Amino acid sequence: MIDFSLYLVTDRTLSLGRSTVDIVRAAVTGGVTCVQLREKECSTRFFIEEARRIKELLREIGAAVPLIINDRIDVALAVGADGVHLGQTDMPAADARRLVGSSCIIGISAESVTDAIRAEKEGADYIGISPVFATSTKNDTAAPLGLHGIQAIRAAVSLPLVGIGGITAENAAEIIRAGADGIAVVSAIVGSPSPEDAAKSLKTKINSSLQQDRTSAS
Ligand code: TZP
Ligand code: MG
Repeated sequence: MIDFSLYLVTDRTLSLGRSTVDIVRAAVTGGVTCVQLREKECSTRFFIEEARRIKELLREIGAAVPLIINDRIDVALAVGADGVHLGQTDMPAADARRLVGSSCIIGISAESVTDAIRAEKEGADYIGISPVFATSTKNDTAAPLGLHGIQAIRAAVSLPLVGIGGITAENAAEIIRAGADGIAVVSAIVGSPSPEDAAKSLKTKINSSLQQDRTSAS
């Protein structure tokens, strides 16, 4: 089973001049369990090279952390990434599945309950609830779904759910309490002076919230 509890989404524009490899190394050391390489403005060549660098880093560290490629199925296939993450205007999950095969992770961003149900039917492996809160990191998001949106999607599908958008150490626990299996962040880790410490403090919040969930379920 894949651990989606602390999911890092990269962004070179927020990294304060540090390389994506350095950010990912620090974040994984701090406890990130899943990495999505998100490149919005670069050549295909650069995207592939960057993906290979991250893949090699994760191999070197020996971390069982999957590498997921944002948007680009061709890049994911070229580098043998663990998965792809697709939005509502990207390739539908069912078409993506035919291209990538059964062992590749497919994540779909859902902006509504309807999107989540469709993603599950089409064979996605997890759902990104997007966005949970308002964020300035992405400027073309749908309206924030809030904690009620997480609860509604939790009630409608059984896939793993990862909340994204405006998540910090202050609100991470409520995302889990609302029914998500994990949180995905960009700025809270990439924009932090210490991505390692930022990941650690998010991880502490998530783990204690997951622990409480398990205790109250037993
Ligand atoms: N998809 C939905 S919101 C978002 C993405 C990539 C950006 C989230 O960034 P942050 O800084 O964690 O709010
Ligand atoms: Mg996309």
